[in-house]
Amino acid sequence: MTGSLSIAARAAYILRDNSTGLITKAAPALYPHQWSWDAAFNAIGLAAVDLPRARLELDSLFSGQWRNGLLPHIVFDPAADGYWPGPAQWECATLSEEAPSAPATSGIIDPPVHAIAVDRILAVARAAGGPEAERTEAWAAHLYPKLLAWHRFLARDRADKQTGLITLFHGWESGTDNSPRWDAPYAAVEVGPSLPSYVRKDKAHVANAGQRPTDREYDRYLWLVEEAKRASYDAGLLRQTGSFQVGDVLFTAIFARACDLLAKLAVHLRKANDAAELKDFAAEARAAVFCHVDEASGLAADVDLRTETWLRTETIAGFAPLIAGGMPLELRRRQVDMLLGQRWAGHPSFKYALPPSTSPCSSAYNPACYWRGPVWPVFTWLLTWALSRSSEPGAASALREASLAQLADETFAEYYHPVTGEPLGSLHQSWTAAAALDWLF
Ligand code: 9YW
Repeated sequence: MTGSLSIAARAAYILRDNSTGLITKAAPALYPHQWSWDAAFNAIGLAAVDLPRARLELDSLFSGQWRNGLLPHIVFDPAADGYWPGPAQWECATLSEEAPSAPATSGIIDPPVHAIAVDRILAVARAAGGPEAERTEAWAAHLYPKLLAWHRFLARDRADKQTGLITLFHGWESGTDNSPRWDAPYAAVEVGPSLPSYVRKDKAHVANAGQRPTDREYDRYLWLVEEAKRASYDAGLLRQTGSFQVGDVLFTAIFARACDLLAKLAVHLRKANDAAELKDFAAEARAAVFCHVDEASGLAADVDLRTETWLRTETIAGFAPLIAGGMPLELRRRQVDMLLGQRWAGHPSFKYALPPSTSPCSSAYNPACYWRGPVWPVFTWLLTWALSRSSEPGAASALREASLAQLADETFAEYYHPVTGEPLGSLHQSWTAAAALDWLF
């Protein structure tokens, strides 16, 4: 088999092997449930090989949606064990009337890439034509109100009034769990004496525990879950009591782009009022992202909402304006040059010219540890997706080619060491396989 064909075939096998028949596990052992943003990326990859499964992936995820529109960051597979904290720790249906009694879910959120997935699945189906295209149109119309409720939830419950940024009450909600972008707000989180004792299960699934968050970080993660439980997962209460409250530029940028696409679907479904509402959400979110670009570095900065401080660590989230799209030409050129330049993908020590999760020029850079330095192929996919829609096809294809060269090792790792190119974290990670499939489709 030629290189590309072999990567695509292997990626398709991984998505099949990680399937329970209803969901695609985020990873075979480390993450045996359905994570929200993983499911959206996985659905994009599945669209290339199996449209019914792509649709099912999102249907399964949305079966865990809460009555208030919240789309939880994990929908638990009742048959799976081995991930902690599980349903018994989250206790969502007991603590919140908004949560469904089944399936069991977590009570926090993940970045809203779902409308991006629906748009991609529709495009693939329309290009294929025939009965699958008709089924996919009907499916999208059926899913649409749930997507709208999710976006309305974010605009209503999570948009911060001062900054316009989407508020997170837990670093997990950003999807970039231990990124140094959250070091300052986490340092201010005081773990209470009532944190239940626990045994981490995640460390058993990786070659080296140094590739995962530390125990100190985990204590804080679990303490924030306790705080969320005490507030019955209610955003209004968490704004009064939460000891971690940040405005996330990356989450907000994804929301802006996803609102554009949901508005497009609303127009297609002849829902003019919804489309106008979604366009407003998009405009507000995009403006908030652009307002938080640090003039000196050219990167977007998150905000610690409790101290009203900008968080300027050089992480990949600083490229949020590229994800949001629609930025002034000058800023776009500056960001693209920086992304490909020596502070990022073009760093001379790197094996592949790919952007790491934290700049090698930052004092927080740790090339082997999770979101503190490694390259995440799924994030590279998101950047290529955005760049190719922002009149930057050259940058998009350079990143795509470099990532596919890396993925030719066929480990489909969760993340990679930028200098050695070594696969790290979990292997056979679903969203890494999905990214490869979409690139090769
Ligand atoms: C955890 C599943 C998830 C991703 C997150 C990533 C990691 C899980 O894995 O978090 O237990 O910390 O940070 O973005 O959705 O792939």
